[in-house]
Amino acid sequence: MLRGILDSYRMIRSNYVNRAVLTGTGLWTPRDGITNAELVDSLAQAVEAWNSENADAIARGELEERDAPNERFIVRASGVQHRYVIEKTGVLDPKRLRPHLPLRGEDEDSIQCEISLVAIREALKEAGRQPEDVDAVIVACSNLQRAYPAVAVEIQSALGAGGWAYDMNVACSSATFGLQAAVDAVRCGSARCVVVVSPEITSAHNNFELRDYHFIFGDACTAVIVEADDEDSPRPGWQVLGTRLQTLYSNNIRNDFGFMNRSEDAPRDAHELVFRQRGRKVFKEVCPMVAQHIESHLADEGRSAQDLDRMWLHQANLGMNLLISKKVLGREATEAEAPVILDEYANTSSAGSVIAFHKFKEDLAPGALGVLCSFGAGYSIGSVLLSRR
Ligand code: CO8
Repeated sequence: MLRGILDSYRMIRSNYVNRAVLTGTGLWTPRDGITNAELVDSLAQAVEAWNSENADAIARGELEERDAPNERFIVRASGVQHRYVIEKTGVLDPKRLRPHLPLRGEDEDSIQCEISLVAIREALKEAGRQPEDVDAVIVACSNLQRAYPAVAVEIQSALGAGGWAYDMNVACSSATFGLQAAVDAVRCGSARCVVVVSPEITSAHNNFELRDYHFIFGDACTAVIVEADDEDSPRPGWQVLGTRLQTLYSNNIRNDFGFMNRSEDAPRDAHELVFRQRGRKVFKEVCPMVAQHIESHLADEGRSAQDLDRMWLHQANLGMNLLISKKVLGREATEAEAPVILDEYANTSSAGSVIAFHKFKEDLAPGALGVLCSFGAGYSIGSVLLSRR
């Protein structure tokens, strides 16, 4: 009975609402790569120097001695072996531990605009579209390099696209939240060809000074084209069967950097103005939420885990992905079922699940079912169910 009602609802929805199709993806990967060995060597030097500079305060008990990082711990705890960053010498300089990013003038493309254009052009090529076909640009990422004008509006202009553009941020889940916004726009008719782009320069807001955080992130930019389907000649690509978002407030992943910092009366600890987290708590709390989220999303679309051919999961931690995919499938997933890119890219925040989709989608046959799912600060979880045309 319930199944019958659901089927009728789906039929009515697909007849009267525009269908959304993902028609292309693109990826910008920085030229500079850093191995765990290089990163550990640089932080070990920095920690030694910091402990010796602060020896008196440490002896008085005013400061805590910093611990040295360890390469084996990083691989065992996270699965990360390597990451790409926009600028390597600054990150690896023990006296600096952050990238060198030369200031650009107002008449130059911003960094986020420049890297977005690379990813968008690749995505448009796959979609067989031109920049002028785009009528909406959504920049969806963890950190924006300025308050305004919106980076998305700059990209829209540099690309030569029409329509409208805006920036949005839901941390690691930004891309899936952006995809839902894009899908809603094409379904409702407020746009026909939307770009969702995630320029993640995590190295500019990661904390490379502490061993708990220095290894976690890498830089990348992804782009996805979402189009309204053409009734007469259906667009090739991935039909969106449904999207689902979920948020639940938590302070376990936090960054207090913001425009009010300069007006705050009490001084801030510099480590509060970059990424920080209680990683173990995040791991424990988020894994069951994500598995349940995917299961209920599948069930509400009349599908089950047995129908799934692929899970393009957020790429933060290998252990998390193994646990989530096992909970969903009821058995261990093969590498083909839940592809991993975090070993090479580390956590690229919202770009991670889209990189997995970009690199591991071509081998699937028409009719294949996949779920693109991201999760992170907020907490936030987003999933997009996709069927290959
Ligand atoms: N080398 C050696 N030892 C280390 C290192 C290191 N590099 N790092 C930590 N340790 C030590 C710790 O200090 C601790 O020592 P002690 O026992 O003496 O206190 C010990 O190892 C164990 O530490 P943990 O309990 O933290 O170790 P875990 O096994 O939990 O692993 C992880 C840590 C890998 C961080 C793991 O908890 C994890 O991945 N959790 C999930 C985190 C997650 O998915 N977070 C999502 C964040 S991303 C997001 O939402 C978006 C943010 C926006 C982007 C920001 C860009 C900058």
